[in-house]
Amino acid sequence: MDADWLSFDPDPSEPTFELPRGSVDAHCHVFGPGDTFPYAPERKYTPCDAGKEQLFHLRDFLGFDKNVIVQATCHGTDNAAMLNALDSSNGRSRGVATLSPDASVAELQELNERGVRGVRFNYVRRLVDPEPDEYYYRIVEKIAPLGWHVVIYFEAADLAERWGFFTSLETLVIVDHMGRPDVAKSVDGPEFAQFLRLMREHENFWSKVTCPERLSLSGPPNYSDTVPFARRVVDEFPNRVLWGTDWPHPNLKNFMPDDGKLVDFIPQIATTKELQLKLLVDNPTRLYWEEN
Ligand code: 0GY
Repeated sequence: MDADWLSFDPDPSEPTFELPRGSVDAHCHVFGPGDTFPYAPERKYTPCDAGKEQLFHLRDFLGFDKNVIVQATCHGTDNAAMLNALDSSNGRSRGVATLSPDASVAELQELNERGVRGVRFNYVRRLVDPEPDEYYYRIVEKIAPLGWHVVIYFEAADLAERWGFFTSLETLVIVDHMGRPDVAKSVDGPEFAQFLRLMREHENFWSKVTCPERLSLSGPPNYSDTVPFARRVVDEFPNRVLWGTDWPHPNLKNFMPDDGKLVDFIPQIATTKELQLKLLVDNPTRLYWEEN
């Protein structure tokens, strides 16, 4: 792994917030293990191994019923590690894949049968080199007939440039980590207003209200500077939000969060039982486990 890589916390605390029955961790990853599922040659980071057994153990320890495993960029378009985890989950995991536009219909059908329900387009330059829009349109054409959604990951500063492409998509579109707002700026300022406008004007857009540990400048355990942003999104779009741990927390440089404390953070952003049920159970179950 990279010399400055921080490994996940092997011994998180038990959450004091009791997750509602049927809760879904809707954003997590598996890494390798590299000797079974080699990392992609074009990767921009080499992580510690973090396999399915460890992920499933954490799921059970924290009190989640199910999870959604998002293909990490260190595995490129080789979805084997993620698919192997889905195969071992007894139907309790769904997947979001990374695809090449050359993927065949038969391959996509197989992914669908194994539990994949979406494709991820990553625009964060430290993780991947973004492709021209045409590349992504070719993928969308192939996945739309399966009823899959598109997950997009981008930095807030890049939203204006990508607006036309994003809003041209007719599938459901799920934005990772609220479009990575700069939380040093005001929640009422123009940058976050643009993201809220995206959600308001386009009912096919959902948001993950994830990654306080990634966005926060004030840091753990309260991540207080991220709370107004996530709370705003949950309050305004309660039927279009998802939450996840982001385990094993790729590319954090200063500290590794305690996953139990991340779960304890949830009631700060979903402040009523009703909002918690939507965020943790109803929305992800509808999206990933109901046949479309
Ligand atoms: C995340 C964040 C990151 C990495 C990846 O696929 C990935 O490599 O998603 C990141 O470094 O910001 O969403 O978990």
